Amino acid sequence: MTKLLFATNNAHKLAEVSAVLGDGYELLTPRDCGVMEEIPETQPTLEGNAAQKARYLYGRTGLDCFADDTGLEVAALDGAPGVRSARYATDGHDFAANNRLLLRNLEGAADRRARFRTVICLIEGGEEHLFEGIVEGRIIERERGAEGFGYDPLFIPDGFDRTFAEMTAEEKNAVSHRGRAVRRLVDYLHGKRK
Ligand code: ITT
Repeated sequence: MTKLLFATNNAHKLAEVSAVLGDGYELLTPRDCGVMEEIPETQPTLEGNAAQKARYLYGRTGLDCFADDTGLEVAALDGAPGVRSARYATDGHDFAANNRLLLRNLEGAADRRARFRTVICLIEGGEEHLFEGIVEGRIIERERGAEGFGYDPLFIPDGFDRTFAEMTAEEKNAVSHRGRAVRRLVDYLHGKRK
């Protein structure tokens, strides 16, 4: 089994990524490696934040590792909340407050198109590799569903009539931003082993 260190403290993300990686990989968290402090995430782009988190963890452990950063980009809001998705309404990760603010800012909007974008930065042998995953969809007018996390109860991916929060973890992973980015990471890792 290959061990991979994932720079996240978000248990939902960990479960999603571990399901896509499958049985051949064991995911380690920063805490498993003695990194207990908050990993800095202060860059103005998803790419910058993913790299910042991965570099920080690599610096602290010297182990190959990866980080993801994800944003919800809403067309009618010029791409907001984007890189500020976790701290849209408050400084903390308050999912309910973020969702309320998003609905308020989209009140009466006819154009409700949005997309999730994930960027993964892998550091392997000191070299950096970026992988991206995008899913297009729309924001509905009230929350539906109890699965997933974050903005999932408000987001319906194109081609579906259910929100991510009304899907099983497998259904979400099959089409989601993170699922797509992780499959690109896996393709890269497998390609290297051939
Ligand atoms: P780590 O930095 O510890 O990995 P985080 O929660 O801060 O966890 P991100 O910065 O990548 O993760 O994500 C920013 C926010 O975007 C997150 O707090 C959620 O509100 C939202 N988000 C990310 N992925 C999501 C998903 O798959 N579904 C719904 N919302 C998501």
